[in-house]
Amino acid sequence: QSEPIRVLVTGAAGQIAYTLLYRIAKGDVFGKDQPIILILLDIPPMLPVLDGVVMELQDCALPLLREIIPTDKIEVGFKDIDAAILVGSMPRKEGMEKKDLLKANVAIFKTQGAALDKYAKKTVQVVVVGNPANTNCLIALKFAPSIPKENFSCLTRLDHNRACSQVAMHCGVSSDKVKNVIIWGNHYSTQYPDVHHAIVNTHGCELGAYKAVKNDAWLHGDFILTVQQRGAAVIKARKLSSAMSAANAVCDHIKDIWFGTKEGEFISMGVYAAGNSYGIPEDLIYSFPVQIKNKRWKVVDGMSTNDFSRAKMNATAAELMEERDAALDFLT
Ligand code: NAX
Repeated sequence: QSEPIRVLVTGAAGQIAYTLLYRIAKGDVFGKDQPIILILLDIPPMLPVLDGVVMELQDCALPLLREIIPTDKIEVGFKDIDAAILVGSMPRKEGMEKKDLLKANVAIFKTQGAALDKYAKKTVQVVVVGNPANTNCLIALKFAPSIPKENFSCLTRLDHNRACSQVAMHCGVSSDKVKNVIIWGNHYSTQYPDVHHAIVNTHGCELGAYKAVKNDAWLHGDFILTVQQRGAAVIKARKLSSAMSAANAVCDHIKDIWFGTKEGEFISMGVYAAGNSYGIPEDLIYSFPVQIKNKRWKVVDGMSTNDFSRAKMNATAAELMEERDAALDFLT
C-alpha cells in the first residue's frame, strides 16, 4: 500500500463535511487502497463539535483512515497537505448585505490562500466549495502564487449532476445514460446549464439531448430554471441547504481530478479563465467543460455556441467580473 496522503477539509464541523468525511475516509474519492490522514479544520467555537465528528469517524473503524487531526489552527491544518477541500465559509445571516458577506469571505480565503502558499505541498489540489465558490477560489489562488493556478478549482459539479439528472428523468433513463452536459460560469443563479452538446443513450442508441428530450421549450425554460434554483428549492423543503448531494458532488469532482475523466466525456468545474476559451475574459474562476488526465484539466474547446447560449455565457461572466471587482476592492 502507498504512503498516506494528507487531506484537509475546512468547515469540518458543518453539514456537508459530515457526509463528505465519511465518503473520503472509506475510499470513495482517492481510491480503495489509498491510506488517508484527515485534517479537520474549523473555527474555535466548533472544536467541541469536531470532537464528536472525530469520535464518529473512529467508530466507523475504516481501514484506510490512519490518523485524524482536528484543529482550529491554520498552520496545523495546511501543513504538507496533498488536497485542500475548502468547505467552510461565512454563511449569509439574516439581514446581512451581500457586500458584507463578500468582505468576510475575502478575508477568510485570503488567509487560507496565504496558508496554502506557506504550508502546503506545491502539488496540492485545492477545491473550493464554500460560497461564493468561484470568487473565494480566485482570492485563494491570488494569495498562493507559489502553487500553479491549474491546481485550483471550484465546485459546479452539483449543478452539473442536477442537470444530468433532470434530463435523465425527463427521458426516463438512468442518469449514467446522460453525458456531456455543461455548466457555464458562476455556481450562483446566473449559471447556464447547457445541453446543446449533451448525449442521451436511450435503448442503446445515442442521441443529442435536444432530440432525446423533444421539448425545446422545456430545455430553454423550466429545465434551466430548475437547475439554477435547485439549491433554493432544497432549502425551502429541508430548511437546510443541500448537504448529501453537495458532498456527493465534491467526491465526483475530486475523484475525476485524481483519476481522470472517462474517454470521450467531459465534466464541469470552475477553473482559471486564461482569456483564450469561448471569449470569456481572463482572471475569473469560470465553470467550463473540462477533460482531466494526470491531474491536469483542459477546457474542451471549439464547441459551437449559438446566440441563446452566448448571451447566457456572457451574462454569467459579467456577474463574476462584478463579484471579482468588488472582492478586489476589499483588498486595496
Ligand atoms: P455549515 O454551516 O453546516 O458548515 C460550515 C462550517 O464552516 C461551520 O462548521 C463553520 O464553523 C465553518 N467555518 C466557517 N468559517 C470557517 C473558517 N474560516 N475556517 C474553517 N471553518 C470555517 O455549511 P454547509 O452546509 O456545510 O455548507 C458549507 C458551504 O458550502 C457554504 O458556504 C455553502 O453555501 C456552500 N455550498 C456550496 C455548493 C457548491 O455547489 N459550490 C453547494 C452546497 C453548499 O450550498
